[in-house]
Amino acid sequence: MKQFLSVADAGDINKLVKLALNYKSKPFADKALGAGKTMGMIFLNPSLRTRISTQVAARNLGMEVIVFNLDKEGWQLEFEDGVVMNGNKAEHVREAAAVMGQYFDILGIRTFPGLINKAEDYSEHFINQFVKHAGIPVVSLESATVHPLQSLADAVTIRELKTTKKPKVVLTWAPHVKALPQAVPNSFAQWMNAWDDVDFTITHPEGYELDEKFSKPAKIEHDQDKALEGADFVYVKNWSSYQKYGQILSTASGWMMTRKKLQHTNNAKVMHCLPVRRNVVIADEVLDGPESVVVQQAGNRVWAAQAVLSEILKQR
Ligand code: AN0
Ligand code: CP
Repeated sequence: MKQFLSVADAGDINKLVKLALNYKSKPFADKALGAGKTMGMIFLNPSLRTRISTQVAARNLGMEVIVFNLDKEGWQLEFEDGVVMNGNKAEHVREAAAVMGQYFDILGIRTFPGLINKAEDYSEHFINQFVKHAGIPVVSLESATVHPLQSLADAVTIRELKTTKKPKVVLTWAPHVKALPQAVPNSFAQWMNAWDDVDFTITHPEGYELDEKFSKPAKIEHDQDKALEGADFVYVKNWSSYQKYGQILSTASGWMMTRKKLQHTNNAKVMHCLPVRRNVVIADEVLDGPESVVVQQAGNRVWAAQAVLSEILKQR
């Protein structure tokens, strides 16, 4: 593996899932693999799970890790080429990325979309500028349109908990008070569509259609109750509109995940990438009940990251 920016870099999903589960049972099996190597993790946005689980994963492989909150501690970066830098931005990504490429062996980056300019966000301009100029493998810690480390952990969680050969997995939109990226649902859809082991449906109110580049060929069902029928896994997540880009079209509180809604599922396990707003996205009764696997899912972020980092280290 040369980089990890989306499912396209994952290779055989089942193989990667298996590797992650191997690390879960033997965290230090490859303690020597990363000896003498350093991972840099750059954050342009907040993070709890990604920040910590990826550090733990890198350390399990014997790597050193340096975390840099670029948005708060670095110079403000210019990402456009050919501009006269006489404004607020003191440093160009061309130098910043190239310099960090000298310090690290692997570079992780988190950068959220602006949710204003769809074309810019969906071109993945920011992370691609780092890829272009860093000259070392780049790992997405969630970019403008995808969150592949999350999706791999999601697949690991489904693999661990499934009781049938091909479980029914439903991604459902849920309300939220803020405009959130489409990265998590895009990425989850992309991984589930690429994975033969699941039967995948997406449900959301009209107007919340995801970019077909990610959602096709999943089944789309606008009736949430119908979509949930017989589900083995229910993945709850809010996102803002892709069509009316970045907008909140409705707060549709009727879409919040409750125990009542889960009645028609096949005893479904409830997933969410976290952070989750209680009683807005998912009701307390679900998050505190036996159907919720969100904490186990977040725990699996370590093993997903460790599988990815080990594949990159083996390549170098
Ligand atoms: C972010 C999102 O929805 O993309 C990060 C999730 C991992 N969530 C929030 O900003 C609440
Ligand atoms: N799920 C996830 O990526 O969480 P953080 O934003 O806290 O890293």
